Amino acid sequence: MTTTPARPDQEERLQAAFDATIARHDRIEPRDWMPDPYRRTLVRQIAQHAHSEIIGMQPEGNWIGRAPSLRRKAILLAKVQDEAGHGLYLYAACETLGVSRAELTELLLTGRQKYSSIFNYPTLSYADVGTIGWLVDGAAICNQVPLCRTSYGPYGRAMIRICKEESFHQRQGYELLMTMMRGTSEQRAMVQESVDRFWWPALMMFGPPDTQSPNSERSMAWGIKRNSNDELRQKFVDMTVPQAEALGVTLPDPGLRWNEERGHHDFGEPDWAELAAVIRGDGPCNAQRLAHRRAAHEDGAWVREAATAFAERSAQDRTEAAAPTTTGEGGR
Ligand code: BYC
Repeated sequence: MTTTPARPDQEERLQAAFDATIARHDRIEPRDWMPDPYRRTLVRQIAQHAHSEIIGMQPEGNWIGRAPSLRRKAILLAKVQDEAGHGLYLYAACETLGVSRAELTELLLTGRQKYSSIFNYPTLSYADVGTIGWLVDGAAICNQVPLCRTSYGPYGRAMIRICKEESFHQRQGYELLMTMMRGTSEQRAMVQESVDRFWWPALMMFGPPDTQSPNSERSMAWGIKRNSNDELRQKFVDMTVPQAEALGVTLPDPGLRWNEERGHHDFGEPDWAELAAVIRGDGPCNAQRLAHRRAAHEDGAWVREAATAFAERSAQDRTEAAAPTTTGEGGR
């Protein structure tokens, strides 16, 4: 967004008002002045989040046509549709910062903006639908509940609604896994195999360790992020261990154990080189996910053109209806 530059004395006043709002834990709203780096960080994070929701439809969407029952299909359809909705709320929140959805889409499709690493892993069995709900949406909840209190108003309000829906997603995943664990030994093995594949990538969703997270400190000072990557990762592990026990699955980490002194679970180190590779574009499904998204975008061109033509025509009709008539009779 191009804003009229403030004079230096004005800028100081505006910066002081911004700092005071952040210090009070109040919200910054779109009409408020904000420093450019704050705006850029928000665009980066919210866009990446929106793209994740949209790309995140693909791994599960893969199973809609092969759901094992009508009930499972209806649940999965509803969930994948919710993800599209989350993407839209987030693109709309990002648009309040002066970038258009078309620009953001272009940045995603040309690889200049990122999306979550987790969606670059394949979904190889129906158990993965349950595991994504339980672990991936579980991690998303841990990460996103604090974002309901983020300092930028439109982002925080979008997150409130998203978190309510994520909670349903997490429960449906856990319920699916619980059903499979009560089934045959083959079904139990499918669940364990799926958890083995998704555990470490789920821990990586929280980002690099705090010592290697270039954005965390500033984002936390601005109240964009309320917790560090490592704090949220720890919270997720502590929340998930008892759930795994209730489910009867083993989490694939020999270093996982309760630490009485810390009051938290100790756990092993994720493979940070793997996270870096996936973020760089070298994960198992990066190329496939982007190719699919590009094709869907091109296939949808006629819908965008039709919607634009309809909006223009409606605006023209409204202008004509509002214009005074030349006969002086008024009205139509
Ligand atoms: N994947 O300084 P850092 C969902 C990047 S949607 C890819 O710690 P920051 C769901 C990071 O962007 C899940 N990239 O960054 C949807 C940065 O790169 P740049 C998405 C990652 O921003 C459908 C660099 O690494 N959730 O759950 O302070 C179905 C250094 O990192 C990742 C959100 O987007 C990663 N995992 O913290 C089911 C939540 N981690 O941009 C489920 C909102 C780091 O400087 N986002 N990077 O080049 C956040 O909370 C934060 O952006 C992050 C990263 C914690 C992810």
